[in-house]
Amino acid sequence: PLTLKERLAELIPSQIDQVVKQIRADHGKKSFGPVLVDQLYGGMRGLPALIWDGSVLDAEEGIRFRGKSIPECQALLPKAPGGSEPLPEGLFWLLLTGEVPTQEQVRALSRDWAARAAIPEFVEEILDRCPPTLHPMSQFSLAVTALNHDSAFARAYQEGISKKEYWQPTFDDAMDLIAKLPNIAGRIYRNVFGDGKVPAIDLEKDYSHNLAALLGFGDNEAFVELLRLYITIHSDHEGGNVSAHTGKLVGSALSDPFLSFGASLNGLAGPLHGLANQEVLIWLRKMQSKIGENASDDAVKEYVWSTLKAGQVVPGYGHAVLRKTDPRYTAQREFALKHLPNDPLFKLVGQVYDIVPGILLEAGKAKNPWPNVDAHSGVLLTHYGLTEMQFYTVLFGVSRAFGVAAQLIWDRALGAPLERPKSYSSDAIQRMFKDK
Ligand code: FCX
Repeated sequence: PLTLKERLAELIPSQIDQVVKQIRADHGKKSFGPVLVDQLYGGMRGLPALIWDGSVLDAEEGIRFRGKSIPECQALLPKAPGGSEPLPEGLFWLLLTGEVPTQEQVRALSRDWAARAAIPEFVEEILDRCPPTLHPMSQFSLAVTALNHDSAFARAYQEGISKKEYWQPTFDDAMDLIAKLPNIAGRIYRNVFGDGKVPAIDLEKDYSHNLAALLGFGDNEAFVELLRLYITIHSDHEGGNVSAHTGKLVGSALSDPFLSFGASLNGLAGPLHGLANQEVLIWLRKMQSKIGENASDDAVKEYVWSTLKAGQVVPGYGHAVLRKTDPRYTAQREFALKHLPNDPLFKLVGQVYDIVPGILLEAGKAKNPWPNVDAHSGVLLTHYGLTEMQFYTVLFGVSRAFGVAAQLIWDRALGAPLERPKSYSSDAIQRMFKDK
């Protein structure tokens, strides 16, 4: 069977000639509709501005990866022997090619990633020197950025590689990037929360198993299954979110995949984006310490209102695009119903789900009162003993590499140009519309 790189090499010419060139020839001068001044001030919501092939987000239905919903991916993508969650290896193949790989192709990817997993000694040293008080996301971003030292793309560019070939070293870097993340994440976790000793990668095991083992949870098959689901659903959420767009933007300057994804991580580390992963559990724990476990609905309602009245957001609720319950939330809820139905914190998450949307609607500001992916992830991780909340967003980051890397490869294959939208001053806008 073909390797992923061989299959991509087959797909790229037809995507360029029959899809992109054709679309531009047929529709290149057609308008998507007006741009409103409000969109310039309003974080560009709804502004059509980017091409992103791996996934598309529908406001009502949520994410689809190459046209496939999360339940469809769970049904169709290859699983580990005895497992029931999709292997992220298969998801990466799907994101890149639009095709569901065979079991054999997925095994080959697991082996390839395990073989590329080692990180340079100087990157280990950078991590070992970080004070444990430096947030795990800052450590993560430092280490990923430093991997640029061995970038195949950066080297090839210096050697004068032709534009047509850009995608090839980008592919190699993307594979290295994904492969090395478990060793980086594992080292950060062990340095900050453990004894600093990181076990070796097992060349015969899948990616999620190795990541779990590096974190110290390799013997817990349910946790490994959780990671397979977790990485799959956190991998990609179309192109406009902060981490995805940042990676694409930085990549458009022909910064290599390590520099590009390092930038993504810095965006993911913000509380309105991936840091909500940790914020939700901190908020739930604070609630428990204030109103006790098994609190009444009224006590929970009062706590939610007190959060809003203090001028804070309810973490894990709302979304810039979604207008319904996030299917990534639902997938995690189903996992919890199957594996940990009686966990007290899961019950609180369910209680919060019954209460928060009504309150956000009554408060009348949030356009989407429903939970997003982050409302549910922490309770699952904590159930299996991964209780260190400051680490959660690192796992989001490991996952997000899959989506960003896939698009970086396609961007270089399609010759995506430097991004450079036009900005305006308020003064210019006032002058522009003076007499209109
Ligand atoms: N709690 C309280 N207020 C909220 C809210 C929430 N969960 N969600 C939105 N609002 C408020 C906004 O703060 C804004 O207030 P303002 O008018 O005073 O500035 C108003 O409602 C309108 O915002 P809205 O258009 O609905 O939302 P945005 O597109 O601006 O922002 C996020 C979307 C996700 C940033 C927002 O809903 C939020 O802050 N949620 C909580 C943090 C969170 O869970 N982030 C993770 C999102 C995601 F899934 C991820 O990236 O991981």
